[in-house]
Amino acid sequence: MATPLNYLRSFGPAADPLAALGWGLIAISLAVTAIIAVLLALAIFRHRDTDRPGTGEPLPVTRESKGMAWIYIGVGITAVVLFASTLWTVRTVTAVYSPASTPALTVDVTARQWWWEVKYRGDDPALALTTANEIHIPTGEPVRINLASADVIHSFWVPQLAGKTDVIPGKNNTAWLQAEKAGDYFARCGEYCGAQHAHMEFHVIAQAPADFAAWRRRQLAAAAAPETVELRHGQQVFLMRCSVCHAVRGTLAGGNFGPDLTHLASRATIAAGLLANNAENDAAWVDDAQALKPGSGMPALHLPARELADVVAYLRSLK
Ligand code: HEC
Ligand SMILES: [Cu+2]
Repeated sequence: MATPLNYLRSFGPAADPLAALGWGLIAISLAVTAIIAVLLALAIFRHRDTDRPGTGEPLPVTRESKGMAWIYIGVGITAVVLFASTLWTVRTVTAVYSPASTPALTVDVTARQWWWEVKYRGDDPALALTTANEIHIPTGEPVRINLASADVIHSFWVPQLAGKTDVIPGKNNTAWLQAEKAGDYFARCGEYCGAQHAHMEFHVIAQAPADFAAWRRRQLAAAAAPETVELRHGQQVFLMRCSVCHAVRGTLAGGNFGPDLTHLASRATIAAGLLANNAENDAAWVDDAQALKPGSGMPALHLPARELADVVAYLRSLK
């Protein structure tokens, strides 16, 4: 179960100071609101004689000059509180700017309208792999994220692991993540980027280092070869209709306009969190992606029934 978008609960050193700051600023705001409310109530209900004693005539409204002192005091207190909050914010931002130790792992993330391409480089090209919308990381160590945009401004946001980092075309921003606890951390684009901005989610899956290594080993393997007539037909359809945009490592499909599908079936969702990854949703998506995510880079393909069934069976075999 993925965690909700809640930056007030943090699970690592890049996020802990931000959560503390969040709680602190909420506490200050509540205290200020409460104090003002009490003072206002006192002022409203303070007893004041409205009649000139004995005469029954109304008292004239007067302004005491010593009342000015309260304005100076109020402005003074506000200035001190705001200045302290600013200082705390700046210190927090500086504290989370870079990790305590140099990250051993770097992941290149490219934001696109409207999904996330995720590349693991490795020292050796044979260790490089590409996936989408799921970033697996080992727990207990910082991971550097190199951010690039293929089109417009996006923002990389994993609320429980780090603050937001804007992803700006032509500029290489970096972020870092560190999860102390294994888990599925829900994340999304944090900057309005067009019609399907709401469907630009991703997941950071933090795993114990051994589990992460096992995941990486499975992802490095080429795609499973089709073993039945249906799967072979499905692969043919894929090479004809899909390979211009999608790659499946180990086949001739090498397109890079859409997500790498080599291990599609290992992912929990498709289309950046839009749908759960299962046979029914995969078929609906391949049949008419435009009906499900209008404007997306994936065209409506309306394949004949046999081709659709076999290509979906092929996708399901890409474990
Ligand atoms: C013109 C390029 C193009 C073609 C052709 C194309 N796709 Fe796509 N596909 C995309 C893009 C772009 C996305 C990402 C859409 C998004 O999430 O907004 C995508 C997403 C997908 C996804 C979801 C992947 C994920 O990890 O979220 C699947 C599955 C998929 N396509 C299957 C297919 C199949 C099967 C075919 C052929 C029958 C096909 N596509 C043809 C561009 C294309
Ligand atoms: Cu975006």
